[in-house]
Amino acid sequence: MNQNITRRDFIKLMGLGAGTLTLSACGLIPPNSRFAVPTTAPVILTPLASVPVSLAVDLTAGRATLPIFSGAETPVWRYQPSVREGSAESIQELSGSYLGPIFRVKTGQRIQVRLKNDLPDPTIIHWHGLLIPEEMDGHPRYAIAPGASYEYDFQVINRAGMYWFHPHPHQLTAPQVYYGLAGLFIVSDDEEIALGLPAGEYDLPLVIQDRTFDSQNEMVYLANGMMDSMIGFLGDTILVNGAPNASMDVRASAYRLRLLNGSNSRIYKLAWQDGTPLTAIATDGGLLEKPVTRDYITLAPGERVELWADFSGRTSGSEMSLVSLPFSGFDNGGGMMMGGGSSLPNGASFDILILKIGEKGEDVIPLPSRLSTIERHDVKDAVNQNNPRSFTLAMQGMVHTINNRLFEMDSVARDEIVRLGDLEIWEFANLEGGGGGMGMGMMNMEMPHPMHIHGVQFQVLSRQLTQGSESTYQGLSGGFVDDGWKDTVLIMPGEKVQVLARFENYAGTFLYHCHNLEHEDAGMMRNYKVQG
Ligand SMILES: [Cu+2]
Repeated sequence: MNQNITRRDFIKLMGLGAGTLTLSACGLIPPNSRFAVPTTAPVILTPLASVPVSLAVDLTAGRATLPIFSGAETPVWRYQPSVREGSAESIQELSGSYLGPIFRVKTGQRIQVRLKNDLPDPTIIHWHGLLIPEEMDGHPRYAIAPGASYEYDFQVINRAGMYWFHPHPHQLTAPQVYYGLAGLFIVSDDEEIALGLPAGEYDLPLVIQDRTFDSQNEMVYLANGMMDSMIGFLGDTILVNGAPNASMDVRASAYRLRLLNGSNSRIYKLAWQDGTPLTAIATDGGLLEKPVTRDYITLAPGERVELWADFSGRTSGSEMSLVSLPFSGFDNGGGMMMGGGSSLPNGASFDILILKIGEKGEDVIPLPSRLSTIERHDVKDAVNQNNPRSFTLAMQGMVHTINNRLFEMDSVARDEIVRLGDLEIWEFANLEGGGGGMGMGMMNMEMPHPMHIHGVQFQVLSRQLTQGSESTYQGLSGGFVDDGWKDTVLIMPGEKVQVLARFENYAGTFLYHCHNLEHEDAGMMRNYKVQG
């Protein structure tokens, strides 16, 4: 049976402070004065009592309505789980949120999921970051019609980390994620467990998203038409775990904060409002070798970062605010800053989450100086070290392309075939910025692209700003955490980024694409083939 959180519990669980939206950091007037459903407590990851050998779950994608604000309920799309086999704690449902459920599994475990499509459109699930065979990976060619089902059956071979899942149907990924379909997939392993990191109520998953709501509390998508599609959708309301105006009660103890940028296109420049440096302990593919500190951390769509946050020195009654700092907006060439018609453009500053510190909790373990062992790929082992496989990201007409191509359902170009087992350098060169791109007519777009490769976890080898605005670059580049395993990496305007990936797990056809979901839906995605 599911670990159901009752509606009443949920209201306590989801962090929502009553009152006006907290956009004080940027001085913006809230888009409306409606009240968020008030709650103050965090989502608690129930410790896993036992880990079953296998887990079998029915997951129904369907429509629902939820109370996000006072007044009218908000229509959403969501996954409804039902456990057929396995322990209840393995599937944690957030019954008051459109997000979820949260999968809690261990490396080596077999996972069976029957996806049932109760939506009016085709859908399919992509398990973001997981190393699984092609038929399990959610390629749009496997999308199922309304009323149909899809059987997933795979083994988790990833190391401990916070992965996630979301729809991936052809040209419909962005709206389906936007209306609510997404959940976390948290993997644990023995190496991680041995560390004794903060767990249970001290282990907080935080999914950051932006949405726009109309006066009927309904989500509004692509109100700015073509501009939203070219730039990416930017909502004017920030939500954490599906709740606007988020605040949570915490104890004066050490916490593990697991952050996912689940937004369609917004980039966050995460920081503590009081200037306390952020301590990162994990990225997309799990724990770093050792903690790293940053004044701020840049988190692009699809990326995850885990923070160590020690509130043990804080006084009861004080608050810590997680904010997004201002950064230079991206010039889209028409004199308009990137953001299209959004009242909260990329680069605006705002509060994300207020943590209200309470009494002292559990004794704090010191932050481990060593977290894990990461085997670094050696560039000398790359089969193409003298001739990296290069991908040029550029505007062609009104669309963003990869090597001048758009997505084609079944085609793989000759330069998109890799051999099973090979270590390769993949180089993404973003020509959108600084006059190097084709632009759209007279316009010269500065556009960041978070590139995601299915089927692998990779390591960032190098970054180089080759053209474009140094100051725009400097506004975010200090917040990259490239020290560990990644599956999504932000390529800034004018930047060239090289990553090292070994295609060692499964032969088959996989995807690589921009995780700005409007770009992806518009075709900024390609197949690549791992030849066995
Ligand atoms: Cu993009």
